[in-house]
Amino acid sequence: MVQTQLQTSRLLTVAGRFHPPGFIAAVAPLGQGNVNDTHLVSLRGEEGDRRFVLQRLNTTVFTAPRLVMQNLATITAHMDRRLQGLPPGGDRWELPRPIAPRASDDLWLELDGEVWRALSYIEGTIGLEAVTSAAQAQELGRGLGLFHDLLHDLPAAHLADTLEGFHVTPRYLAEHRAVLQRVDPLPDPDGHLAEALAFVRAREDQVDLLEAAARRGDLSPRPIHGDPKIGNLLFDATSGRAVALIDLDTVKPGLLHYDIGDALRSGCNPLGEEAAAPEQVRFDLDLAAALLQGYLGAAGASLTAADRHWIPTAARLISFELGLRFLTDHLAGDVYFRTSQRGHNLHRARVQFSLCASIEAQLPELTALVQRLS
Ligand code: GN1
Ligand code: MG
Repeated sequence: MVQTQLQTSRLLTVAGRFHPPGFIAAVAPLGQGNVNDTHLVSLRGEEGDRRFVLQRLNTTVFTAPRLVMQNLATITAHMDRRLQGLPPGGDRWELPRPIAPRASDDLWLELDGEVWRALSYIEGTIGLEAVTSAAQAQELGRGLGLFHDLLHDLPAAHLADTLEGFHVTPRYLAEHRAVLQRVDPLPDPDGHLAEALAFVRAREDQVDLLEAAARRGDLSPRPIHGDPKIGNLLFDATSGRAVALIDLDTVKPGLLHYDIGDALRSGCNPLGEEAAAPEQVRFDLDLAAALLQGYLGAAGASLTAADRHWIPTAARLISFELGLRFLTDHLAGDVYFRTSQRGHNLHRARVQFSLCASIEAQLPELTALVQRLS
């Protein structure tokens, strides 16, 4: 993303509302977020070794910034209490901390109709856009497991539901049908769109599996991260160990399986979400073994037998769901996810559907794997 001069000057102005402007050296784009705009602010002078993250919240998606920040404060306080109770010398685990705007009682800034916030930058870390080794997959699993374990004794009802219906797959199917009704047929020169629509139609009866398990009481709401993809995990730059799960906007009550499924779909696809050739995308069972070993090692103690039972379904369903969300956004004219050209969302949908088909083909092996690790 290239910043124009106007954008740079606007970003410097906003950064100056969080930190004395004289000390701000530069603001540069950070990460590959599809929804919010994220930047890294570097400081100069005596503070030259310090940086912070500056984010413009997408308020079409996050309509209640106050509740998003409240959830962040709730889980940070809870995790801090839990971490203080652990024996010293354990693993490094950190959280992005909100930085209040100058002269403000709130943790965010409203400026010209936009909502901005600042967060601490976790130094000495690196991020990845795709997993290429079993060690990385294991760390993604361990990081998510630690996150779940540190929050397992926080009642889900203490968190606000900031994104109603998030990861409720039947809701995305309903939206998909509504958009199909509303829009004119799109050009489909290579047949990719028809293929994607047929992929969805063939799986309509599967979308309710996790929600039905929740309605029966097999699964219960817990605090979730909501978006534990590989890009949201920070690795210690020296040891390669997981040190933080960032991007905490989607923290809310939900099913652990939304998170486990999301980590599996992201962490076991070595070609990544933006793979150039969707038909080559595969779900890598060896990476799944490493990821689940890391996850169950850290969070296994707080899981029920039913929790374990639904893990393979979650991997399949969350990859399907993300593909469905991308496809619906393509049909709707790219109104939700940031895109770089027309057709980008359809391409992303094909990547997820290829992944989903690969999971379906390996479902017996994935099920046996979960049983073996339990
Ligand atoms: C979005 O904006 P980002 O990249 O953190 C999306 C997730 C998707 C993800 C796919 C609030 O996350 O649900 O899994 O894209 N976030 C929201 O990359 O919809
Ligand atoms: Mg996110």
